Amino acid sequence: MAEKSRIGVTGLAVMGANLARNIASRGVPVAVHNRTTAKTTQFMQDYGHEGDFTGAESTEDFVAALEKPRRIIVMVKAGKPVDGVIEELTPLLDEGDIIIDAGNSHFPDTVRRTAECAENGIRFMGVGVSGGEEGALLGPSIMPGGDPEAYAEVEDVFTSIAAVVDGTPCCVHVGPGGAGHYVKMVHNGIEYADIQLIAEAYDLLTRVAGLDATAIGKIFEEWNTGDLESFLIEITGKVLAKTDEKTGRPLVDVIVDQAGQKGTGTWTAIDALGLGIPLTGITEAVFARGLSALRDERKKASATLAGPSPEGKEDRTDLVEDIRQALYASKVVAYAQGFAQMRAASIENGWDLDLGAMATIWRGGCIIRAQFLNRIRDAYAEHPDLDNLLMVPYFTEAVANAQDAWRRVVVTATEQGVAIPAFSSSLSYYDGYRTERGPANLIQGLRDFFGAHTYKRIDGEGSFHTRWSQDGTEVQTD
Ligand code: NBP
Repeated sequence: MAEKSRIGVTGLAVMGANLARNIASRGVPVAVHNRTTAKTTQFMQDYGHEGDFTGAESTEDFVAALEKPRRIIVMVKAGKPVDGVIEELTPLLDEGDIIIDAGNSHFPDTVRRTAECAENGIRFMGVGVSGGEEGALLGPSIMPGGDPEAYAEVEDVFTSIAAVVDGTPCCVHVGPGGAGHYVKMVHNGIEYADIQLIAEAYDLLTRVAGLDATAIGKIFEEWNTGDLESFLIEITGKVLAKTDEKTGRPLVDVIVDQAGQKGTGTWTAIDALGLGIPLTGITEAVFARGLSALRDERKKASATLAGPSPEGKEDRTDLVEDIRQALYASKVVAYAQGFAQMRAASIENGWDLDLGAMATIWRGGCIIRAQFLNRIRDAYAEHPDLDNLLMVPYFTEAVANAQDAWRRVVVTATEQGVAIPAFSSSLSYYDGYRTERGPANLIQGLRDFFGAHTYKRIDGEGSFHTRWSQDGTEVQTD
């Protein structure tokens, strides 16, 4: 009888196939399976020679091919398919076996599945994997959540396939239950904000500075040698430099300006609303994709609604540098918000997230990998209970130094009628966060007037209500 496989992967689309190949490349025997058998056959034909693979046609054969406790990575489409696979596997598994959902599942589903699997004695892990198909093959960032003892059974495999930065694997146990998928969700949310900020910079460089895609590509290439150095800035340079084979024009100029989305940004924004955490960067990025999708409406509105149109003649000398600084400052705000959200969720769910470790595992393998994350890791190393990254001297100074440029960019864009929702909302958040006394006193006054919602006073304890429509006197309510 052939030796049993150490781990199994079911779901052999791009991510699952590449993850299985990555694991096998470390000398680990892997059983592979896919709902549509032809894909398993194809996988074995294409990659079977690369490592110690066992191709299984049926779920029964797949389970039988695994050593115990069975470790099964599920890499199928997020949502109902994951439940379907768990349902199919459960009767075939024994107590203590481990199901690892490594897709982009929504964390409440992971919490539910963990409890459902536990009823059958099965250990369930929700694991975030980032890096796309190339990352899955060559080294992703891995965010494992779930039972720590179950994690110990796969830790060696996960850390061996993850990206490595400065000798440290981009994989660490995140926390129990849905913590891994939660952190992956916020990672994707931050990715939305990063991409939106890049798109706004590109828009300003195109329509206000009047530069073409090739010139802007070179600017991004240059930016990638400084503070902004990151995978997304690097690939922006490459995308802008690409010529369309059909027309000979820059490829970006022939791509329709409608952004797609798969929902993780929306999940992040909804979760932040529930937690009461201001998450303007990510949420505006989700809204901006929504607005981009209204292409027909925008076409009509562009012929109807009044407003300035940029002429692309702005003096470029200082503008390009101003945009770079505005991009950096807005990015700091987006990350500060995302990390504040993870902190709030950690407290709410009792996850005890190590935020410095999250920054550490995002330094390589994932889409938001960047130099900048070293600074965040250092910030949490020094101040583990930090309320907000903006309060760490490095970021306080970075934003203080960039803010004049940031304000000029927001003014210029506003005067010229260019939408910059992420740049401007990040600046508003910054100004709001540094305001000791804001205007919410009036909000409380209004709420008390129409709904008797009460208010607190600056000169004493307790809650108060004014009898607005009666004699105007104030009463203490508690
Ligand atoms: P897809 O998300 O496109 O899913 C395709 C796989 O799901 C195929 O193996 C398919 O089997 C299987 N599947 C479906 Br669809 N319905 C099923 C069902 N009811 N029962 C069993 N299997 C079913 O694959 P992917 O792009 O490789 O992504 C896999 C996971 O990784 C997703 O959760 C995704 O969000 C996540 N992820 C993707 C990326 C990326 O860059 N693509 C990055 C990070 C994470 P079939 O062959 O029989 O149809």
